[in-house]
Amino acid sequence: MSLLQELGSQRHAAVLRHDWTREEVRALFALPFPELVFRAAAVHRVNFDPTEVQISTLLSIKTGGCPEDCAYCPQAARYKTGVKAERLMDLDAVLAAARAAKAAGASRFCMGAAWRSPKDRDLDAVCAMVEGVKALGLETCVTLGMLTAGQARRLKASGLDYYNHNLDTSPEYYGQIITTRTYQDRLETLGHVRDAGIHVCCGGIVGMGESLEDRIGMIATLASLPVHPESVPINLLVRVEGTPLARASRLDPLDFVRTVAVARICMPGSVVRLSAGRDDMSEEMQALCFLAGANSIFYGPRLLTTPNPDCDRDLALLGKLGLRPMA
Ligand code: SAM
Ligand code: DTB
Ligand code: SF4
Repeated sequence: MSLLQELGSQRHAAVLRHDWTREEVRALFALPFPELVFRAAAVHRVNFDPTEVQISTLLSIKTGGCPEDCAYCPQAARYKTGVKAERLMDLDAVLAAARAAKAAGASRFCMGAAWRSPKDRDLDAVCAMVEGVKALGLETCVTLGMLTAGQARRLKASGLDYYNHNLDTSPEYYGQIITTRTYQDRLETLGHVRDAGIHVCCGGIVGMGESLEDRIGMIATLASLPVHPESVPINLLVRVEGTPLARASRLDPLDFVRTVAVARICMPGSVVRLSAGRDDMSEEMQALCFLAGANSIFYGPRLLTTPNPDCDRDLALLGKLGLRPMA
């Protein structure tokens, strides 16, 4: 079937497939850039209003001092990055930040903790935060590391909408990036989250020195999950001084856009997030990502510990592009 014939079949663009082979994903990456972006844009508009962008604000509720060795992460205790370890935030301070995020225009509030996995006592405190944020009329998301099945059920009972847990990269490259937990550990946590009835937010990071084949492997793995993650963050590595990846070579911006486009085509019903790394991206690059099917962003001047564009700058960009917040 020719590209145009395929595009003519709108039904095809809406079909959710869970059997993407690496060969098929490789073929998408190999398409001429305009063809790939055109195809991703077509898939996007069959499944979503392409003028809408979902807006989430992040807050680090427990910063630094993490025992894991993720080579990209400024919060790992073992790297000298200047991030100070802090205790879990108070409920009131978290709710104040959530109120401010809502007033600034976010529809979802995402709370991140630098843990390998939460202790049950910590989970009680996080559940209270989820309840409180939800009561403000915001969607809730947390990312706390590995979970047991019981912990996932407790979070669901507190009203949690999304759990973020990334695969980060391909199964083959993973061992170069993290040694303190396995790919299988991650898949198990994702299974517990799914079984508990929480929406899954799962994606990865590019620009970590991985090969094209690793980006292919990462998308093929995400798209072969039994249910596609409802939210797929595509992060561009934020290179932080002191981490092993501080000197990673910059990914060609067009290869980042290609990754977004392939994620959009392989997971047509998922919200694809133009995630970390926007602070260093040109407006033109971000516009290309939206054209290629990205339809959510982190909003607010800070990700967890690193900078993100200021709200004014983002509102101006969305305005220039004629994009509106998703209800
Ligand atoms: N500690 C928990 C965990 O790792 O599961 C939750 C917080 S962790 C910071 C959440 C995600 O942020 C990581 O899985 C990784 O994908 C992303 N991340 C961390 N540092 C990053 C960086 N420097 N650049 C891009 N993404 C990063
Ligand atoms: C995700 O995929 N990216 C966000 C969120 N999920 C938790 C985190 C990005 C962190 C970037 C580095 C930092 O600010 O510490
Ligand atoms: Fe810890 Fe999460 Fe950072 Fe890994 S990504 S070092 S688990 S905070």
